[in-house]
Amino acid sequence: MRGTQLRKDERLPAEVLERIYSTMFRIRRFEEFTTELFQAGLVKGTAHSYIGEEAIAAGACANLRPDDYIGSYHRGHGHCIAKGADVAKMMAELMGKETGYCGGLGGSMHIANMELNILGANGIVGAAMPLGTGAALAVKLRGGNQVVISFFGDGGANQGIFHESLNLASIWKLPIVFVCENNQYALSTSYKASTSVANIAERAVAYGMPGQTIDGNDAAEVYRVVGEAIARARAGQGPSLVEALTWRWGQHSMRTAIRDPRSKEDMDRWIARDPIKLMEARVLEDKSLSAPRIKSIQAAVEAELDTAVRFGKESPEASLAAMHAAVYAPHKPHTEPADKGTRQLAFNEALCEAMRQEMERDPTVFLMGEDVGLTGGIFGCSKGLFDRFGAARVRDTPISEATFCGAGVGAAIAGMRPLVEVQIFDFVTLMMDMIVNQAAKFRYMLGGKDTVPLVIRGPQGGGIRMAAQHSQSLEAWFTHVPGLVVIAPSTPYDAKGLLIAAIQDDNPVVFLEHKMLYLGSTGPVPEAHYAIPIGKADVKRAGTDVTVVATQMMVSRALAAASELQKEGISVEVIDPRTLRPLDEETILNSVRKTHRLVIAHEAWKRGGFGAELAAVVMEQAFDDLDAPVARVAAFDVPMPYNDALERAVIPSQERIVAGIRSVLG
Ligand SMILES: Cc1ncc(C[n+]2csc(CCOP(=O)(O)OP(=O)(O)O)c2C)c(N)n1
Ligand SMILES: [Mg+2]
Repeated sequence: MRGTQLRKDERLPAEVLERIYSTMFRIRRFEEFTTELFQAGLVKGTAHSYIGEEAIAAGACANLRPDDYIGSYHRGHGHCIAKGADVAKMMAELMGKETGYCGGLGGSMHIANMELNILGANGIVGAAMPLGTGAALAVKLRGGNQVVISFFGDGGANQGIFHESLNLASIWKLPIVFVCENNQYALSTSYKASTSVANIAERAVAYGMPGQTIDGNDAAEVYRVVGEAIARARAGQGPSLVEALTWRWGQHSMRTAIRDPRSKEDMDRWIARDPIKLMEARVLEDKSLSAPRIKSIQAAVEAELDTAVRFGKESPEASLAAMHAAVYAPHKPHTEPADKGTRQLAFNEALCEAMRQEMERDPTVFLMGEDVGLTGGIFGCSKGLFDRFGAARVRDTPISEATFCGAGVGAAIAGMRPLVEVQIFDFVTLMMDMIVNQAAKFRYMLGGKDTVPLVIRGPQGGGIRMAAQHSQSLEAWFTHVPGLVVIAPSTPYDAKGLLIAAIQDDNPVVFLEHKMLYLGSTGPVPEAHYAIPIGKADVKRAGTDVTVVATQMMVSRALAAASELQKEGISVEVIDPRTLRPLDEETILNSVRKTHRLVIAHEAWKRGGFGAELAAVVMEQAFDDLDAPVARVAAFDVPMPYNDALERAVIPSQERIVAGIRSVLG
């Protein structure tokens, strides 16, 4: 079965054919130079040659405007060149130089450039599809008419995110064209052996969009068919899938040296269909280009590449200072309000108010997630936002965590400030690639120029008998990753001010809300818009004998423990770091230098937990100030049990915090 057939057009103008030919030739020579440089040890790591597939990038991108977007994959040089990238900056990047597109931090597999709206090559198979979907969503939200091409291989078409992205793009009618470069192998795996349909384009039917399989070695056909899909997308008619059949001439990558499973007959047959030779024959035959014109195009490309290689070789190496500076965009300076006022709000109401005020202030802020719309979220965090801002900015998503999170990353890169709600934080496992490999690394891999202003928020923690898959506290996974900000508030006041700061921050923020706080916690919250600085702890209670650093639900328990011990004359200082990464080490160390004793209380597991990191920081920097070993009060090392009494036993109680404090008093 086929999707709607796309229309075929007439002969192409000579000017278009010349542009396509010159791009194809530039890509071919770029890859030949790159192979030589790799063999000479100047291009490191690996690089994936696009030789044999040039017609697809050149033909498809010849339809694009400079302000359109492309997303690419590991075999990405051709796409960048076809989108107008400067081959000198590409060569410098491949050589790891400071002058490269990504300052030498990205390399061949991660070249991206937001000045050209190149969302990046990507080292994770399939990952560019959700990112491209997100960029298309950004275009749609802004009411623009740019389009996105998302390139991927036949291997990428078997990723779950392929299916989720096509579905999401289709239901939201996004301006994106999915171009599958079917070179018939994913490393050593034949697509015939790994794909459930004869043609990948047939899958379009399942997602209600046109799909067509074309000859990917015929640049004119690629130009026409992708052009038609682009016109559809630009006219607001939604996405298409184009499958371009092709063949890579070389090994999987320049580093790969495996037995090639492809037959000699197939190899010979496809190499005989060299896309550049096919194009030359066509333009000479129909007299679109003369032989001397072809020669002069080739000479110009040759000179351009000679200059590019020289530029790369002569450029300085990437520097350590630039590398360190690339990880985080600077946080904005904020000042907390002097007075919290008297109005009482619940924790979820405070979060909702933060989102409402930011959405009112900044039209680029929008919320998406499961059931966040009309229902206002299963914990009521987005109550009223749908009525106030409408379905475009308060978007119910399908149950496609990886892809709506990835679309959040793509939309953030493309200039929006998305809020992505994780319905229950345990489901973040399905989003991990998008958070850890994409959001956290994008700015860095681009050399520290660009920003990913994204908030991923939702409830974690136990206490309501939801058992092992709906109750975890997972902050340590995220505090481990450079590039992420991790925030975990414990009061409605902190929740509002920190969520506003998170939305305004230019880094991806993992914003952890405890579901017991939604249900139980009310407190004073100013009506006015305010933001709490990221990376600033709060001393919730001053004391002199013991420091307790507590997070989320443990803060109120630590405060209750402190009140209990006060009766015995023991003075406990309770600090809530509020931001777990970056951590306000100074406030914690100053407290330990005063009390000489530290207890850490969190609901997450002890083993490999955030407390282990904090204990190490204190040991490294204030060992001589400690009068007792650091004590950790944490969940038992078991998945959360369903049984009521067992769950209560697993999560640290006030009594266990009291016992922890007594243990360091000796
Ligand atoms: C998620 C993921 N799995 C595996 C790999 C390792 N890997 C890199 S490229 C590749 C084959 C991809 O094939 P395809 O998508 O058809 O692209 P092609 O290399 O053929 O252009 C594999 C298995 C990876 N980078 N990412
Ligand atoms: Mg392939």
